[in-house]
Amino acid sequence: MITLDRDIIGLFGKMNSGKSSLMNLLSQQETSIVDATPGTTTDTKITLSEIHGLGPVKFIDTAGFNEAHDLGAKKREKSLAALKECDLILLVIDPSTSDYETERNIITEAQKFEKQLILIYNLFCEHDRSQLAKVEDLLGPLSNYHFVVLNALDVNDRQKLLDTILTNYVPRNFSFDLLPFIEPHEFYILNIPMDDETPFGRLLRPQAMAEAYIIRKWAFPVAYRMNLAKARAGDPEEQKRWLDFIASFKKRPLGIITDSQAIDILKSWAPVDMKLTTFSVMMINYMSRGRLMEFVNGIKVLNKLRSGDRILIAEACNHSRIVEDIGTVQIPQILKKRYPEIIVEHSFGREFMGDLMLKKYKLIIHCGGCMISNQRMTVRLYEIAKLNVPITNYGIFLSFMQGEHTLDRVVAPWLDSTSN
Ligand SMILES: Nc1nc2c(ncn2[C@@H]2O[C@H](COP(=O)(O)OP(=O)(O)OP(=O)(O)O)[C@@H](O)[C@H]2O)c(=O)[nH]1
Ligand code: SF4
Ligand SMILES: [Mg+2]
Repeated sequence: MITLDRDIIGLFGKMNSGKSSLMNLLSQQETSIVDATPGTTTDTKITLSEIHGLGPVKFIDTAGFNEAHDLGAKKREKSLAALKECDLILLVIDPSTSDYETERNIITEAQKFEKQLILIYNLFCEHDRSQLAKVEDLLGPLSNYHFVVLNALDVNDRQKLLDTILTNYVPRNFSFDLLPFIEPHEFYILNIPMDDETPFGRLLRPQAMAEAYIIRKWAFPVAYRMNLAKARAGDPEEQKRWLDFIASFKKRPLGIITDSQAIDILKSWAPVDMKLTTFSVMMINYMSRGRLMEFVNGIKVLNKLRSGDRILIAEACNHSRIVEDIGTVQIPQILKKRYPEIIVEHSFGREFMGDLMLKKYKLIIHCGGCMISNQRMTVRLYEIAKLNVPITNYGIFLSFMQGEHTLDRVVAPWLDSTSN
């Protein structure tokens, strides 16, 4: 038997908020019992369906989270188990109510399990529209979430709800081309200048991902270890080794993907007929699902910095740091040399600082984000975009520091190709 990999979409909220009515609206059947009695839905109810433009889905209607007593606790447990299973949480809010403890709990659980969440304001009557601002006052900041305002009993609102899901939900099997410019049967150079930070016995995740991708595309990855210290010292032997390597190909490689730290060398060593980009640029384009240009535009802030401006260097993990660590040593040094009057601060780890803290920065320079999920990265970018804080990343920063021409060159492969 073939089982379809379905996106799981769950309806959550207080009793009587209209979850079952929405379930029926979505599934276009009388799947769930709808009644004015609070607690009508006592167990999770599943419907298999198909959303045009998304594919097969499983809808889950749940019992309200806020029923009291023992039975309520059991129902809540069941609803929570369903929440963990979901890819998308639809939080149904009745704006005419005034206590949002339940909704707050659901948001907390959704955040804990890194779930995507869309708010559905279900208007029981048109007058409830005037209550929307109040919900945010009582429930707390909701600006990170997409929302839709509708009437669950109005069949005309079905399309509105589907459009909100289609526009804002990132499907579970969303695949994004890592290196869209790779052509089959062609050679690509991976420049990996190993240093003290390089783990023994394996490549770093972006390097391994690039290699695997190129092989999968029936192309040929060839790794090269550049000795950065010698290259920077102008050692002619090191340059000859590189030139010999390039000349050794019977068929000329079409491109080079390099560690961003070597861009100062490769901006002049990479033959002009070859594409040139960095692992870090590749990762941020991949993790942000193609929003590379936001990071490229962000770097332009550096041309307008003033004394006392703050820049945040953000890393999405807490890896062990060595003396020449890129985020804590190299980038701050470059920044301080070029812009001595600015203040450089750091953020490490999977949790990100709150809006108020982030707002004070003129620019965020982010790592490739390889240790967090695409979904978490998307949320992070969304939060930053809402605050209008420009963002860029390590690869773009290091390329820009070598001149705008170098930045244009490392970005060009993505502009030339049509990513899916
Ligand atoms: N006028 C109006 N009534 C609605 C709307 N949505 C739900 N209702 C009514 O509100 C009552 C509760 O709706 P349900 O869909 O059963 O709510 P629920 O969230 O599933 O409730 P429980 O299963 O008890 O947790 C029913 O009488 C619905 O007809 C709406 O948008 N407009
Ligand atoms: S999450 Fe960021 S800092 Fe951590 S290993 Fe990946 S790119 Fe480096
Ligand atoms: Mg119900």
